[in-house]
Amino acid sequence: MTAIPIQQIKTKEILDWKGLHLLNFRTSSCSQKLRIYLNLKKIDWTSHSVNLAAGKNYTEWFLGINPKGLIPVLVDNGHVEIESNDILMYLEKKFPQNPLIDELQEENMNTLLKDEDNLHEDIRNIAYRYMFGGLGKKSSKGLEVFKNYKSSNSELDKLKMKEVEFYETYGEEGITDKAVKKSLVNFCERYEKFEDDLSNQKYLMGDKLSMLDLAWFIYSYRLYISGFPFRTLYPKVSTWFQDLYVRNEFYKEVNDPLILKLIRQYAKISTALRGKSILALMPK
Ligand SMILES: N[C@@H](CCC(=O)N[C@@H](CS)C(=O)NCC(=O)O)C(=O)O
Repeated sequence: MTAIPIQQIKTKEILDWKGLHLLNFRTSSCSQKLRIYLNLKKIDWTSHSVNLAAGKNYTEWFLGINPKGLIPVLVDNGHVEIESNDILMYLEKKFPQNPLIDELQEENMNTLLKDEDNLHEDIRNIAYRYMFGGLGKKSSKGLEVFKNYKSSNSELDKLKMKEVEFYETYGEEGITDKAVKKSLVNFCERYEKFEDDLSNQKYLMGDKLSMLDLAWFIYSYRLYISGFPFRTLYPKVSTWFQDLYVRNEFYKEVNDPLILKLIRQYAKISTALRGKSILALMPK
């Protein structure tokens, strides 16, 4: 679990919040994953929007909670947890009814969620290229504040440099074809395995819906709207995805605002015209 010790929280006011609070943003994939979980489990919670598009994650207020500048963050009566998969595990222990993790599979689930988390930069590459069309670059002022912020947790300060590097590179060269190709190779490798698994079972870890389905639904959604050829290459994964997509608990969380839908149409058309669609960059 990645709990932040109370004494390291500089934005003290959140420690007085009563009940379950989630700092999140409508279009953030990790936030969507958690909101789907909360919908499925029918848990009451309070939302605090951290507008990533407006750089609100680089304010002193937010960095005083998570120095890594990332959402989601869960605040539960003074307990502060970061890392979406750790938050899922934390919530699952607190709300064991209608389990989304089989006790016998906990270790395996941890490994598979770790693997999913390791692909976060890959889904970012896809999203910034095909969903946001090169938009979403950070202001140099915002990045400076973020880079220079010193928390009382040197480990988190070190980890945040990975974020800084990603956004500095994105600002300079966007997402390169090489990065997209590498990410697609990583995704194909995982989907090949899922396609196999889904010939004998309904969901990714068996015949019951689990947290792994939630985690991969979010990635699959981003890939799907970016033109990843699920139907032709991974038909079983495609059916698995569509079955989840039509459920209201899932659909309402990923249904993007109109402006984002327009941006991604533009991004898809302009990349296709330049011969750089997902189909064109798929591994041969
Ligand atoms: N491993 C982290 C990744 C969190 C993450 O990267 N969050 C994104 C949103 S999905 C974020 O806050 N990005 C900051 C930004 O876009 O500036 C988790 O699973 O919680």
